[in-house]
Amino acid sequence: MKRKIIILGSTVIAISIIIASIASNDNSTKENTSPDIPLEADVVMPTKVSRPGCDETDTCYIPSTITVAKGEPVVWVNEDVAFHSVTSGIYDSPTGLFDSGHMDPYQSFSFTFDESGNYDYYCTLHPWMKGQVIVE
Ligand SMILES: [Cu+2]
Repeated sequence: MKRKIIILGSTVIAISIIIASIASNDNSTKENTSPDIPLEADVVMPTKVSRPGCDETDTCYIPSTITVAKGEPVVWVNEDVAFHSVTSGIYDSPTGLFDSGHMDPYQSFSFTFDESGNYDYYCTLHPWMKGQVIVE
C-alpha cells in the first residue's frame, strides 16, 4: 500500500515537472534556492541594494557587467532579504526580452541569450539598480 502511494506520488511529480517545462518560456527559468545550498550564480544581488548607494560603486548587481557566449545561460541569484527583479531595458522602459518578476530572497532567475549584443537590465523596484549582459 505504502509503495503504491510512493509510485503514484512520483508519477504526479514527474507529470508536474513535464507540464511546468512545457508551460515555461524556453529561454528563462525561475526557481527557489536554499541559503544553505548556494546555487551557481553568475550575477548576485547582494544585501542592502534596496537602498540607494550601490549605484555609486556599481555593485547593485555583482558583477554589474558580465560577458557570456551566445547560448550560454546567465543565472542571477537574489541574495538580499528584499524583493528584486531582473528586467531587460532601462528603468521605466522595458524591452520585453526578459523579466524575472519579483524575485524572493534566494530565488534564482536564468536567461539564455540567442543573439549577440549588449543587453541593459534593471530592477523594477529600485531605479538605481542597473546591469548589463554582453553577449559575444
Ligand atoms: Cu531591486
